[in-house]
Amino acid sequence: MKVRSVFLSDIHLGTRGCQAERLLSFLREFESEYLFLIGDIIDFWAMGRSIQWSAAQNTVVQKILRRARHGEKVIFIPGNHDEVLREYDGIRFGDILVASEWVHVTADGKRLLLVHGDAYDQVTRHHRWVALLGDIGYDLLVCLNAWLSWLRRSLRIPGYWSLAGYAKRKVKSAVNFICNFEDAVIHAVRERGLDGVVCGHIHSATLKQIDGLLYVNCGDWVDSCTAIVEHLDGRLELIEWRHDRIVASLLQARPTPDTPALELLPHENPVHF
Ligand SMILES: [Mn+2]
Repeated sequence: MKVRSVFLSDIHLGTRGCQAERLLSFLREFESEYLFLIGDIIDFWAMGRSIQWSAAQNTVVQKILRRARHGEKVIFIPGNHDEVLREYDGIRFGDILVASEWVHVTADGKRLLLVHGDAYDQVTRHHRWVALLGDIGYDLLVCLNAWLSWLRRSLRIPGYWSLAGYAKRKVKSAVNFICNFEDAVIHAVRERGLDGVVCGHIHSATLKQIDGLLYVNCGDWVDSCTAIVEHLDGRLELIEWRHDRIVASLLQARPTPDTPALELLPHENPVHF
């Protein structure tokens, strides 16, 4: 399908959670004039600990480079996980332009701010160590929980600590977190007199109006496998790239009756953005 623009964020190449196979089938489906990579494309934070780089992830990089070479305008807007690239604001690497942010004008004249969004996340902005800790903290939390319950038993502390209750409190604070993030981003867009924003970072795909401005979030390719496309007339659409659509596009690509069933990758939720 031919579209005007494709917006992707939070691919997290270099991690085990990255759903590169799914992304490849998505990229096969959508041809575009512009390809915007809106941050956390390569996860340098995770790669500092251990690199999980698959053949499919290599192919993703090759396909993107190929698209750029063939005249597609590819713009890379770094996020917090690939912040090392922020030093190269305005520099072209071959056919790919790196920019810390970008204003894109849609076919129907909407002026959209393209930015990863971590600058509007109070946690990563003011407490970077919390975010870094959060990234490795999940495994630790699981260990700690087991250790704590052992300790409680050993010390014969009565009552029990409810994991469900804890999870519920977490969900509530997550909802608040997303609302605060959206408000902060929209505030910035209004100050600059633009019509809307396309961002990423919080791994929560959305396309909606907030107080007359467009708030669009690309989601991610670790868990939800979502992207935003701009159609030729400027209309934006949120695409959820589901498993059945992959099979359909695989069948199209290789019309043999015995196409093997696609193996689903295990679902891995990122611990933090
Ligand atoms: Mn991020």
